[in-house]
Amino acid sequence: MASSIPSVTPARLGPAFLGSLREVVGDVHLLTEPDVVASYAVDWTGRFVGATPAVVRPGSVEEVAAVVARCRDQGVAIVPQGGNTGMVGGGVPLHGEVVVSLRRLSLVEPVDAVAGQVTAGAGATLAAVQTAAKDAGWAYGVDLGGRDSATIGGNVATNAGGLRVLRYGDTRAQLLGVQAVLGNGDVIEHLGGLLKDNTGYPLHALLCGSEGTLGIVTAVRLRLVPPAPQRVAAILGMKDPATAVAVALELRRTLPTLSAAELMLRRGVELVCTVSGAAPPLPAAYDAYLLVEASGVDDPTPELTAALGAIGGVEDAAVAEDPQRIAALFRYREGHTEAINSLGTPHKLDVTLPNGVLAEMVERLPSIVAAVAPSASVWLFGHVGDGNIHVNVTGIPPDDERVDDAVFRAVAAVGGSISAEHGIGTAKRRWLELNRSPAERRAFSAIKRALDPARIMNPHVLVDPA
Ligand code: FAD
Ligand code: 2HG
Ligand code: ZN
Repeated sequence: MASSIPSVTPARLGPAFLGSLREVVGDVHLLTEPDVVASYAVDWTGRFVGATPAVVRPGSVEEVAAVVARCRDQGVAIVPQGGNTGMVGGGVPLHGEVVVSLRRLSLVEPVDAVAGQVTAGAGATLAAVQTAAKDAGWAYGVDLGGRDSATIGGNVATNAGGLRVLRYGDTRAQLLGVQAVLGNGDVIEHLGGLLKDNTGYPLHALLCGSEGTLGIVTAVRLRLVPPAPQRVAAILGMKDPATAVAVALELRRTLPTLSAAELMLRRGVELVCTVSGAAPPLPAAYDAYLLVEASGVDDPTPELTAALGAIGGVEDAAVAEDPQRIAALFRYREGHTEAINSLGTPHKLDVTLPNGVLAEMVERLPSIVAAVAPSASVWLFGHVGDGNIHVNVTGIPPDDERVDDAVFRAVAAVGGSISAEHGIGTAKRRWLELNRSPAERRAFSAIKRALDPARIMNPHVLVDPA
C-alpha cells in the first residue's frame, strides 16, 4: 500500500539525519542546494521530473554501506543513480527519495589479460570499460549510444542491451560477479571471475536487471571478448519494413560474423538528417533501412556481400570499411534518440516481439497508436535482429498513458515483452502483469522482502509493494 512505502518526510530528513550522512561522505559530497540537486531529479528524456532533499555521493563501498544503513534505520527511501541515462523513470526521485549517486566509484582496475576479464567500479562509464578492454587487447561485448554517460553499474542494474546483443548477449551475459550493498545493509562480494562456479544462487544475475530495488551495485566483474578488428557496415535501402525484417532475421542464420542489425524507417532517417545536418545515407529515399555490421578477424566484406546477394531485397547500399565511415553510418541510427527528443518529450516504449509477428507488428504499430491518439507521431527503430523495436511517440502529453496502454496490450497479446532492454522503472510498473503472472510477481515480492525488508531501495520501481 502506498502509505507503507518509505518516503522522505521533513522529520526523517531533519538536520540530524543529514548530519549523519555528512559524517559518512564529507560535506562536499552531500548535495542539498536546490539548484545543484535539480539535475539529479530529471531524467534524460525530460518526461520524469521529481525532487530530492539530498544527493549523496559516496566514494567507497564502505561509505555506500554506511549510507544504506542510516537510511534503513530511519526508513528513508533511496534512488540509486549512475549516469541518469535511463529511459523508464527508475533513476530519478519521483517521490522525494534521497539520491545515492555512484559516479565517484569510477575506478576501472587493470584488465586481467590472462583471464580476459575486468573489474570496474559501478560509476565507471561504459566507454571507460570499453577503452580499458581495447587497450589490453580485448573488447567488451556491450555497446550503446549512451556509452559516454551511462555507467557500468547502471548497465548492470538495467541489464542493458544495445547494438551487439545478437553477437555477444546482454549485460547479464557478460557479468561474472558483483560487489553490492543490499537493502538490508549486508555487503556481498563475489568478484573472483571463475567461469564455472556452481556454488549456489547466482546473486549477480539476480541483481542484474533489478533496477536498484534490491541493493546498490558497487563493483562488477565482467568477461571480455576477443576483438573483431576487421569491420564492415552498410546501410541498406529496402522497399518496406517487412523486407528489412526478413533480411535481418535471415542474416542471423547465414552470416556468422553479423554483429549488428538495426532497423530505421524513412521518417526517422529524414528527421536525423534534418536535426544533425547530415546528408541522406543513400541518393534515393527508402521506406525502410537496415544498418548491418559484420566483424571478425578476417575481412568480413565478401561474406556480407554474398549473404545479402543470396537473400535479395536490397535496393541500394552505402558501405563503409574504415572506422570513421562506419561511425558515420551508425550515427544515422544512434541519432534517432536525440533527434526525436528535439520534437518534445517522447513516450519511449521499448518492446520485443516474437520473430514470427515482427514484420506484421512493425506495420500495425502506427495504427494502434493512431486509434487512441490520432495526432501523435510514431517513430519506429531498433535492434531488429533481437526482435527489439523502440516505439517512440511524440505529440502527446507526458502523463497521457493511453498510447502506452494500447501498445503494451497489443504487444503482450502477441507474446511480446513490454520491456526489451530499458527495464520497468516507474513508467511501466502498472503493466508488469501483462508479462508476469501473479505467482511470478509474488516471487518478486518475496525476494524484495528478503533483501530489502525496510523497502527503502527504489520502492516505486518494478515491484508493486501491494
Ligand atoms: P541510471 O539512468 O542512472 O539508472 C538506471 C536504473 O538503474 C535506475 O533504476 C537506477 O536506480 C538503477 N541504478 C543505477 N546505478 C545503479 C547501481 N550502481 N546500483 C543499483 N542500481 C543502480 N539502453 C539499452 O539497453 N540499450 C541501448 O541501446 C541504449 N541506448 C541508449 C542511447 C542513449 C542516447 C541514451 C540516453 C540511453 C540509452 N539506453 C540504452 C538507456 C540507458 O543508457 C541504459 O538503461 C543504461 O544502462 C543506464 O545506465 P545509467 O548509469 O545511466 O543508469
Ligand atoms: C537505442 O537503441 C536506445 O538507441 C534508445 O535504446 C532508444 O530512444 C530510444 O527509444
Ligand atoms: Zn536500444
